[in-house]
Amino acid sequence: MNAQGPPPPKLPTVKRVAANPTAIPGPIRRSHAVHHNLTLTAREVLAEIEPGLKFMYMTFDGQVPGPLLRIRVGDTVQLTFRNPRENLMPHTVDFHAVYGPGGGMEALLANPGQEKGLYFKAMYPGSFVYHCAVSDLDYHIASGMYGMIVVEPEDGLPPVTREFYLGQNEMYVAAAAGAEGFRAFDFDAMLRENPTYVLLNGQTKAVTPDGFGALKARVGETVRVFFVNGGPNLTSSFHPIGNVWTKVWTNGSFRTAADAYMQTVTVAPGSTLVGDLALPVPGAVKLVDHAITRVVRKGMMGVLDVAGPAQPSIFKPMLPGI
Ligand SMILES: [Cu+2]
Repeated sequence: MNAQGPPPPKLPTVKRVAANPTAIPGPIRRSHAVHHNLTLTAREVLAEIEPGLKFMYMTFDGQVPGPLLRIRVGDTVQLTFRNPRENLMPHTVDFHAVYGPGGGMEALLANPGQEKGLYFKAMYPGSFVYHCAVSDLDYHIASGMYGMIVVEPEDGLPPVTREFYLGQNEMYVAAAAGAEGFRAFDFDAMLRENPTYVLLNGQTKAVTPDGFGALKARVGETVRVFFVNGGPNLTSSFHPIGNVWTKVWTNGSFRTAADAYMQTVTVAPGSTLVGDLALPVPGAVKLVDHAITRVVRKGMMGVLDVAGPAQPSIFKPMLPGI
């Protein structure tokens, strides 16, 4: 292992690639279909996975996961995909919400400096992953190139107080623990499906008080989590510590009845979960992959900070014997 690693590619350096979990479109309340003009831009950037360790991310719109797109079943979309000249790689998009070859992958394949377009109609409801789909797609997805498109059913989703958006992916980095400087992608580690990191929103501690801030809510509220597992290879066992999925649409399917009071829900790579949490007591709810070594040793954790008065009739620490 080199002390410094290889020289970094010539790309812009940014501090944050972790998506802001609250910067998402609101629920759809209309009862008719509309047309959307949407744009996604491939952004290759350098950023720190953890302090001191720089990595070449590939993203949609500079964030991991890429922007949450939100439409309604029956809506039509004119999607523009841009691959700016400053990038080094070809990119494209495969939308799991789309009927058609490659989910748009062939139509949208763009070299640096190119712009491509796709028209599609949302024929079925659900919450779906989209991801880069060039021939090296595992490399691109593991570098951050995935996101979520929500196709709301005709009658919408049940209302909640707040909504959050999170994405899990593995990262394969040619680095020893504590390494500093730029580090390259580790294809051997990806072949073994043995990632260096398993992360929420692409950077260590991103969705915690030590990173870009915890998710915030208050006692008595109901929150909804839109969760996408980009993979590219590992299944997530998504679990809220100290809580339970009151209602959860597994695999992001809105046509099947939501499950109730589920503790841990498996989310395959290339799939999603939409889950609601009730918040009857204050304190931190940690959102983890219950394949727990990924939490303890590979970084996979987010925090939902629930503020409000103690609720001792539901939960209180007690001294022994009292
Ligand atoms: Cu790509």
